[in-house]
Amino acid sequence: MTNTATGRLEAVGPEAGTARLYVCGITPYDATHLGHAFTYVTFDLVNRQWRDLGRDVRYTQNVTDVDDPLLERAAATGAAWEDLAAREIDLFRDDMAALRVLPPDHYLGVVESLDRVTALIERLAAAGAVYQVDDPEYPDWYCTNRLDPAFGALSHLDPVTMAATFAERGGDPARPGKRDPLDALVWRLARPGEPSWASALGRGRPGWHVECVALGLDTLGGTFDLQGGGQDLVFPHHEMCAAQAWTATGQPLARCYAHTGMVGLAGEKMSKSLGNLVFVSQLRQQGADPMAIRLALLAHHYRDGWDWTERDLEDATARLARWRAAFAGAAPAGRPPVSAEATLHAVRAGLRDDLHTDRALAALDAWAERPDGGAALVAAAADALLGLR
Ligand code: 5CA
Ligand code: ZN
Repeated sequence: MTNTATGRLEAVGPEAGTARLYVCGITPYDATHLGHAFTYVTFDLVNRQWRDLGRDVRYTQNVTDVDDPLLERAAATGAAWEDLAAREIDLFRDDMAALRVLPPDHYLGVVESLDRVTALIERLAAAGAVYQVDDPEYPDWYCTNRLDPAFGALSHLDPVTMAATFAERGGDPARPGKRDPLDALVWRLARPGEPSWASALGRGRPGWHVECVALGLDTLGGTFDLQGGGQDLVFPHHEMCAAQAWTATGQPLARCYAHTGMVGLAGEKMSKSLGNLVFVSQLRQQGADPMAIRLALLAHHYRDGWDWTERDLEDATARLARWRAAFAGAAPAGRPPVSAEATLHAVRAGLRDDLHTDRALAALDAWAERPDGGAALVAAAADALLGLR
């Protein structure tokens, strides 16, 4: 895949044995939209390719089940934050199952992993990276990025852009009492009306980045072969995860970082905070075939940003119908058939070259137009490699 850190196409995963995948999971305060689905379907293709290559895949995904946006949405709607999170997590899992995204081996919330998180903060403290902000009322705990000489090497942003982006994406560069504007919150002390848990740092709750580092390292046992997420996570989230992991362990967090383009609607990034969302569950309720939704997502290259339109689903539905007709032996033959073996080869080759789903789908189109007798093989390839049934 294309490694965000180097900008180069790199082979991901080991030559043999265990491949470790960490993909940042949802913050469960709203239903799964097509942007989320695009991201999880993308990394599902990686999981499937590694399995196709005989790797033993270990896959962890977190759920940010306590964080400001979730608490704000719960407060705004009068729901208990735990109930809101539980409901949205269930819906997410349902949507992912419908889209045939293989479930991760470890699917963990932060609330159930607090010991892991505080243990990591202790390691950061032992490295001299953690301090309390100079605030008499709430002396929250922060972590410096300065102990990682490679800080910035993932996003390649200049300090001014970093501060602006940090402020846009949940950070607090302007908070008085911090040693450096980019220092990241690791433990927020209890505020009235907010959930909090006892810890050696005082009653509180974890900051965002440290959760993914703690969960990932603990469940995967060390450097990930790939850390994935949407483009919006490059900075600050993945940059700070990388810095904290290096500071705590002296090892890189991941060998490769890959990021999906942002899916938008009418020119705006689909986002829960903007409210311009098309939900997977909504499309399913309206009768869309989940396989057509998946195929619509696969029609876009993972690194491209794109806008969802109804046309995406219409085209995918029609394409799926053509393929299914060919599998059922109903497609007209006549001209020399395309071989199933060659089709399988082309699907694999397309995916192996930076997940070129367009080439994989074109190979299936070609076969469906002039199918040979190998429908079973082609159907198995679509199923195993692309998750399409
Ligand atoms: N809980 C954190 C990660 S630890 C989080 O970003 N949650 S999220 O619910 O906001 O996003 C979940 C995943 O979907 C992230 O990988 C994010 O980058 C991705 N994502 C969010 N919006 C879009 C979008 N419009 N297009 C593509 N991917 C998106
Ligand atoms: Zn994350």
